[in-house]
Amino acid sequence: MSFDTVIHGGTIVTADGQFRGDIGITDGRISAVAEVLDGGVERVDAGGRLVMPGGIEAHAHIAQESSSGVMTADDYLSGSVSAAFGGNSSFIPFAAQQRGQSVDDVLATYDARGARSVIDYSYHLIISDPTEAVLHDQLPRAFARGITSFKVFMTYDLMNLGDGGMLDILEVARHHGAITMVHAENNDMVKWMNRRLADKGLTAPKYHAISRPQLAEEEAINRAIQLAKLVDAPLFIVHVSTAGGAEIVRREKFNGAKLFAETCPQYLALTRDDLDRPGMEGAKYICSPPLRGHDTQEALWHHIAMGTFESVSSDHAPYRADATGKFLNGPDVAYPKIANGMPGIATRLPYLFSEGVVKGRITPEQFVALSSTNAAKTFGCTTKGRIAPGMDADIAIWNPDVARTVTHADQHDNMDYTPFDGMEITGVPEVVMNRGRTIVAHGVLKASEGQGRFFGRAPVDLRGKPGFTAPEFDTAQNFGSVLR
Ligand code: DUC
Ligand code: ZN
Ligand code: ZN
Repeated sequence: MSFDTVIHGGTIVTADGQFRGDIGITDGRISAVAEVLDGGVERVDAGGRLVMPGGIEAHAHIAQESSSGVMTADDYLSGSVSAAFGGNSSFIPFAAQQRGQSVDDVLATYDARGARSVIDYSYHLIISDPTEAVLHDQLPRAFARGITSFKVFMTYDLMNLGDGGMLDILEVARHHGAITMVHAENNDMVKWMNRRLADKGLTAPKYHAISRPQLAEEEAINRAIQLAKLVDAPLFIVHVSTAGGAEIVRREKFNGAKLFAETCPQYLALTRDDLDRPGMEGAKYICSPPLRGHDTQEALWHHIAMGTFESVSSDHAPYRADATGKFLNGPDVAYPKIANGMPGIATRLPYLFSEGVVKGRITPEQFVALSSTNAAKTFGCTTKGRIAPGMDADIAIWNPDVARTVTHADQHDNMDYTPFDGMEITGVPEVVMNRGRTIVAHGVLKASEGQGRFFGRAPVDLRGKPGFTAPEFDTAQNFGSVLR
């Protein structure tokens, strides 16, 4: 067999195990995995390195306007470059529907934006306006081109669909084999807290953390799961930030629900005390759900190690700390008027590797599952997330021993800060490949604008998730009514 590239001498790590071996790559795909492979037009020495599937970043906001109209600082070029430096070979940002906009128009807009990407990309749709035409005409067209996941919101007045709207989306998604992702926070609890804080004049950035109670997330996670169970639809809870929320996810998964979830590095690395930095510095740490306390960090690490979460995702939502982003509404405004989100696409995997693998909280195999393999399974990336013959040669070669301090310059994004600045981390993705082409090597970008490709995705993989039949949908118990 002839190879374009052979990666040799490394330790190959998959979600199931690790072994010394070589990888042969032909025409962008893995064509052989064996103890020793000769040949190859190019030979990449991976001695002393870990050879893993390239990361799949499944939660990022790239070239996306927020519902209040603030554009992210990263577009598909800068966002994908930053992702690549962070060990990712592909990503799935959001394509967000504004109210009144058709899904076809949303996808045409994001297709134009995505064309700049240096890594392969797909989209999750964000649905904010589920009209009859969207539900029954436009969404099926989106599924047909392999957009098999979308996000809905239980919070924000301009995004929140209400329970009935969510049921409609869940039902359509189930019918097509798509998965619904949900931002779960109780809108009224948040609005009530906002009013109470405003009445007392408590508007500094730190009060953002108080305005979005842990109970608001726990209540909404539980409600979202019960809604999904009623129609037996798959559900993915994004950015879980509370121990209570994680406990609910764990219990319902154990009971067989078609349930998936993620948490994010910011909830592991930062706390609400970061919002209490001097002046308006705290604005840099405003994200939703908000940062919590040290006890939450420990609990979330426990849940990562025990398998509650499929993925650790960045929720990269880059708004610069200037008048284009955080301070679009003024330099000194109350926290509800500050853009919501923080960057982290380049730090997600180095942070998870360092604090997870190097510190012994998770195994290298779990790292692979959390960074790539599980996202591929959940979101139907059938040719990605594994090192095996036939798969795309999306590969990251990690040096597990290099220690460094996180700086903004390492992020290679279009931001003006990183919330992880100054953290000491060990382990670096030295070489990153997408479909066999080296995109980053030893700190140098090798990819060019637009070389990433859009990929369509398969339906969600529900093996091992029996689901739930509500008695009211069971013809033996509902007087024979056929309701689906
Ligand atoms: N939800 C996200 O997923 N990201 C940024 C802000 C938000 O509300
Ligand atoms: Zn969200
Ligand atoms: Zn997000």
